[in-house]
Amino acid sequence: MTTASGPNRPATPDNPLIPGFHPDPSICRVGDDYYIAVSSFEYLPGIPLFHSRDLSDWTLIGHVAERPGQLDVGQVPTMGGAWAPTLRHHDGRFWCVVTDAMGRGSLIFTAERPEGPWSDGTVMRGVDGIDPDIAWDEDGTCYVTYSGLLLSGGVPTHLGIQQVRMDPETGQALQEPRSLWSGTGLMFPEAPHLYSIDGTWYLMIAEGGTERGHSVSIARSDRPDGPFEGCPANPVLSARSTDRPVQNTGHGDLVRTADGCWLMVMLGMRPRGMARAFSPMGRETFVTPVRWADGWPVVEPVRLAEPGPAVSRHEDFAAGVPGPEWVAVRRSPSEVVSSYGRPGALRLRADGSDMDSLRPVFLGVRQEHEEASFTAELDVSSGTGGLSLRMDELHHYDIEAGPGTVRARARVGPLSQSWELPRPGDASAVLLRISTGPVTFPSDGRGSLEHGGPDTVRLSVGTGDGWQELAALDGRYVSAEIAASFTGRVAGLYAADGTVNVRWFHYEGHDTKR
Ligand code: 6LW
Repeated sequence: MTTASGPNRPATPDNPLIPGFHPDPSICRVGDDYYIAVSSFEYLPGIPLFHSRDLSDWTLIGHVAERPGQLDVGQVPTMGGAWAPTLRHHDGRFWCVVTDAMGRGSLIFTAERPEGPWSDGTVMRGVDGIDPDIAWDEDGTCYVTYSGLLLSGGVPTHLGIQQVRMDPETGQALQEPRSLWSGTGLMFPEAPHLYSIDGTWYLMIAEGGTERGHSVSIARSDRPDGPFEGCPANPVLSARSTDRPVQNTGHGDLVRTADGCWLMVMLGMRPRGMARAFSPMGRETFVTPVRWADGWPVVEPVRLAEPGPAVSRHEDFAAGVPGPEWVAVRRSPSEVVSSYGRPGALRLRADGSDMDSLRPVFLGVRQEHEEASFTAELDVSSGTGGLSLRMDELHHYDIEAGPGTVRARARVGPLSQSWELPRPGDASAVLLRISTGPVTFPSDGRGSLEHGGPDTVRLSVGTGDGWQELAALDGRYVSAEIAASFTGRVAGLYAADGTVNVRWFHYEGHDTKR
């Protein structure tokens, strides 16, 4: 039983809590240890899991879905895949319920340890919707509460917030779904979470849609299955129509800290550009303090911390396998990395796909900072490959090198353009770089639409004593709002022909003052 009391206004960790595309966070606490799981969509490994003991420093400790078959994302359309996990600890086990959208459906995973191994995933029968939550009452009855958005069939239908009693060991619903309180009437009631706090049951949901109207609303009851009474102050959190630097705040989850305070984690975006219209990193994880008054949560607006120090990460693949932060598209990294060439090199072997493909030979990491650069040294003596800054197969900027040429390429929806140069020098190794930086306005002060983007993406090749820029592109076309992907930028290495050995990859990033 948790209590809604506790000292008010705890020290709040800095935001973004987990930068880069890490949407739909769910948090749970076991003693002094905190864990967060987030959505991963078409990327594998799927459903990243983070751990912290101080709520400020978070470490990626693994993923729920690391084995073939746990998720079925091999052919999912963009936006499909692992949506909105709920992470809980009950009866000595970790539980993760999630929707493998347009894949296996809604699933229950369990593990003895958060680092895994996690179970294969049990399909929940009788749960037709998304955003499942799992909760137990004091008698051990298990409730799965979810958003009744029906993805199967032609026209999407929404049945509001639904609930069933569930046998969590078999995944069998034990009754027909019942409709619960579904918010204040805003569109898309979803992301339900059920809490027993101080003898009262709370049902917290997202509504308004995950865009700028995103909100969190809450209701309470003396029973886990209602009827629920909505909070008079709903929505208890929203950034809609405000000038806050963190927008789209919603899809929240509550946690009572070890010292009795309360926090809410949620997704948010950091839009940039002249009209603050474009979010290159997509939906990230943020946190805000919560206090209680008259049995209702009072949620602080989400604040953005002052930018921290620049981050520099160098990966020479000497460990023999890419670290857990590396992801591949609709296939696991182990399928993409054919083998290791000379010690400390990563070998990518093309298979006829390229970055326009659903399943490219690509291995990437999330962009986590507002300004970032991605640099790599590749041996392209036996193939063609390079660096890609990807939103999805229809929105990506690439720079690649092959025998004798270097090419920059922009894919924006149905449009594609490329810029080609003879490759400087004739060494087998080539340096390539993609960097994102501020939009430069003309010195004569004449602005134009092209200067309204979130950043400029520069594609360059090393020349031995410097860099030669092949293209400088508007970053809006690789942002969440234009790509309409649920994800955010992922930058990494790919092979388009033959075999490419990657000697090292280097990430630099920093945030900018608002
Ligand atoms: C998630 C749902 C949503 O399941 O998008 O827009 C889905 N809202 O809550 C993927 O993030």
